Amino acid sequence: MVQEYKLLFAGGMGVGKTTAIAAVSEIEPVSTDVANSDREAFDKALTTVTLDYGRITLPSGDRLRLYGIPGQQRFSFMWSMLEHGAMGMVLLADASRPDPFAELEVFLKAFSKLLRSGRAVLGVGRLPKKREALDKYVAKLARRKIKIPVFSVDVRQKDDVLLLLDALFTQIEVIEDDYRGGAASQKTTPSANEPSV
Ligand SMILES: Nc1nc2c(ncn2[C@@H]2O[C@H](COP(=O)(O)OP(=O)(O)O)[C@@H](O)[C@H]2O)c(=O)[nH]1
Ligand SMILES: [Mg+2]
Repeated sequence: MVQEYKLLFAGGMGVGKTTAIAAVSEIEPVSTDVANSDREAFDKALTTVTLDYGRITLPSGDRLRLYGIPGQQRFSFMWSMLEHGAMGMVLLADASRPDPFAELEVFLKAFSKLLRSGRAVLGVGRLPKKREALDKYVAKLARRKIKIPVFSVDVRQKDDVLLLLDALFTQIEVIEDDYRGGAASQKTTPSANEPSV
C-alpha cells in the first residue's frame, strides 16, 4: 500500500528552507513568500510567512510531503501543529548569521520532542571551510542531549538535500529497529535509496 510521510524543514529566516524544498520537490513547490515587513530584523526582500510545500515520490510509490515551517518566531504557534504527525525533520542553520547558535537554540527548544527522539538531521549552510567549524554544532546538540547527524550543506545543491534526506531515513530506520529490539523485521520507513526525482 502506498504510504505518505510528512517531513518538516525547520530553521530561522534565510537558512534555506524554501531553497531546499525547491531543490528536491517533483512538483513546483507551493510557497507563500510575500514582501517582508520586518526589514530591520532581517534584510531580505522576501520571506516566508506561511508554509512551503513540496513532494517527492519514492521508487516504492510512497510519497514524502515536505513542509517548510514559517521561520519567524511570531509564527511559532504553527510549529507544534506542523510537528504533529511528522515522521522526521531536517533542521537547517546558517553559519554566516551574526549569532547562528542563538537562532538554532530557538528551534532546539521548540522541536525538542522530535529532536530528542532522534528523528532529525541538522544541515549547516555557509560554514567556513575549516574542519572544526562543524564541531561547535555537534557539541551544542550534545549539550542538549540530541543525538542526530550533522552535515555541512549547500541546500542549493540537490545532492546535498538528498544527502540530508537519506541520513534522516537511516536515522529513522535505526530508531525503529531499536524500538523493536533490533530484530530483523519488516521495514515501515521509506527506502533510503535516492528518491527518483
Ligand atoms: N551561499 C549559500 N546560500 C544559500 C544557502 N542556502 C540558501 N542560500 C540562499 O539564501 C537565500 C535564502 O534562502 P531561503 O530558501 O529563501 O531561506 P528560508 O527563509 O529558510 O526559506 C536564498 O537566496 C538562497 O539561495 C547555502 O547553503 N549557501
Ligand atoms: Mg522560505
